[in-house]
Amino acid sequence: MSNSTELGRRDFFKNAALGAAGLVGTTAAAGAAETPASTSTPAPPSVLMPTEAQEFGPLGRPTTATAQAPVAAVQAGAAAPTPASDFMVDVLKKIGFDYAAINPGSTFQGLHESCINYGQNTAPELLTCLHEEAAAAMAHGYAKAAGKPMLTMFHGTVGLLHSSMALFQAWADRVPVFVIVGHHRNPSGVINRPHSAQDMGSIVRDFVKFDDEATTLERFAEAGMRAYRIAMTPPMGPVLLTVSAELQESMIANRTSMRIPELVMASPPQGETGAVREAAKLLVNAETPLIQIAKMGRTPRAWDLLIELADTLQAPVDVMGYSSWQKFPSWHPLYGSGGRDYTPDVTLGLEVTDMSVQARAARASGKKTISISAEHLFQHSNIHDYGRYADVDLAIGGDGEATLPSLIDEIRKLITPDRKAAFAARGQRVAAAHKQAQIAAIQDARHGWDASPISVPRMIAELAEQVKNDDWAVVSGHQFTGDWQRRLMNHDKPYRYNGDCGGFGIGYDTPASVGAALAHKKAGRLSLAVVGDGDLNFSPGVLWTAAHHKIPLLLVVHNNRAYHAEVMIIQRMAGQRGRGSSRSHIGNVFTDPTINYASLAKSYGMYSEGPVEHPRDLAGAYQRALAKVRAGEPALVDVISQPR
Ligand SMILES: Cc1ncc(C[n+]2csc(CCOP(=O)(O)OP(=O)(O)O)c2C)c(N)n1
Ligand SMILES: [Mg+2]
Repeated sequence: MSNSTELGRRDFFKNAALGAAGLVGTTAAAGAAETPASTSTPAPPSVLMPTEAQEFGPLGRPTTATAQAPVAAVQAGAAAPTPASDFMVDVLKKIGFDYAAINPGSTFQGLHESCINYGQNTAPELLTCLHEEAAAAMAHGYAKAAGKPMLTMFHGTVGLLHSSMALFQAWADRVPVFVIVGHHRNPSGVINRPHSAQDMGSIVRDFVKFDDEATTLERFAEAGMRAYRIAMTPPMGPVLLTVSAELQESMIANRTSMRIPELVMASPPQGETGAVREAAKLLVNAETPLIQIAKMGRTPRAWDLLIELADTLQAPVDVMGYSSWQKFPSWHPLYGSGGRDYTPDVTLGLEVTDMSVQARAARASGKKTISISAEHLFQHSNIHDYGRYADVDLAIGGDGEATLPSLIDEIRKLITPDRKAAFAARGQRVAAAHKQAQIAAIQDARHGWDASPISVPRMIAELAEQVKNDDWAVVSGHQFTGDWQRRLMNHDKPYRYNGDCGGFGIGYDTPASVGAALAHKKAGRLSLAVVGDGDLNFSPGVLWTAAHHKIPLLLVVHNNRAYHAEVMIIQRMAGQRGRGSSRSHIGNVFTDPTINYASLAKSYGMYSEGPVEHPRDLAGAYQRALAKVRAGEPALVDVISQPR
């Protein structure tokens, strides 16, 4: 049965190809090619599924407008017509995409076919993804590690809906992801009707920065350039182009006459000079300034600038827990918030979305707050991730990274010898607090060192030991690992850490790590991820994508056999209500049966180790898995761990 199905499908494609050849020539010729189909009507291939049979008419030729409509541009006597989606691929190549993460669908079959045959599956190279959420999350992780967006292409309605969760996360993280979604302008088939929409963009409009539907090829080229520029201009974010199947599958008579505009990027918005000077004055005169950074560090340059700012002021730099992008070196003496008794009199927030708590506290005690952020230029959304209104003393609408050079200049101009001496004393105090925090972290890490299940710091410390001579990058977030990666591993390069998910949605870490690892592959870096078992279960299929595309990545599963964050939440709730915590596991743990992630990885074709239950076995498991990763493939180590 399956053989005959295959045969039927092959016949169908052969017929479809012949039908396409018949379209070559003039509009009239294309019309003529229709005629035999209606006069001679052999039986349709019986092996097609009923729904597909309804979709395709006699001779296996599409009955929808899709393949028949689009020949208006073809002129008699013109050069051989070429598919419009080939032109679209030229546009995508000119934009400069290296990869396109896709889950296939007939609404973008034109583009899909052009990418692999006309575009030779390079720039963009298609990445086969088993779920659209994983594809978009891969693009999210990739963009932060590569510094440029990945293209994604999704099927109309269904694919876009599946991707929407990850697009929301990219939006909340202010990260560019470029989405193309297909649909039919005039759907007539039973399948393509629900995959089409009057306004496709409206499905995700609330959490993409820009969306457009190009109705002509010229507009497609312009919309592509525009969307890319908008995605990359701070505040950055995902963008969406809807492209009808009709437009993709239309034929163009004379490709050479069609122009593709240049990609011209916009320089990021910079803080206004007078306001920056005012900020510099406040910072120089402060006794205990604090620099807080969140969605900061679009490029590695921000790393150097932040070090320069901190060193110039001798002020502590607080990286604020769950934030994103490249950060500040975690073992720098000014890393941290200055110690317990360091109360900031001026707090500078750089790309900090919500400074309401700091602003309120400062106003109550005569202190000052400054916010420099492209967030002040941010667009609307139904989603309240901007938090509460912050009545800071100085709000500067400009990109943090782009504003730093002028801020540092202004600070330098104002520094007197007296202030310099005060700064030096402050720097020593902050450095001493940092040293203390480091010692405390090492002491804390010793608790339960030999415990089984394995303690989280031991899981990280053993990993740190194994990669100490590698050029490594942590590509997962820190949300559920108590920040042990940053405390026990020297984050001394901008790419050492790729940030958290942005929208606190589970299911980001695993696919985003695969995307970031792809970016690091080019640079020859060793990618490391520590992901929750809960997170992995949202998109396990991405393990196959990593194995198939040979993306080197060590994936450590922090397997506490639970949504432990939620266990704690229910424990607290039950405690508040005086009902005890003995039933808090219900709805929150996955122990009966337990899940074997090493077997799961093997089934997807990935090397794996584990489950590792005893700390003594960890080093060997890491070594064997890392040998695979260093040789260019992904590997998973399933670590049975303490909850936190
Ligand atoms: C999509 C989504 N669903 C549910 C939640 C609520 N939630 C927050 S943390 C968490 C558990 C995460 O589990 P895991 O990744 O295993 O980390 P753990 O807390 O066990 O260390 C859940 C379900 C969420 N944030 N996102
Ligand atoms: Mg868990």
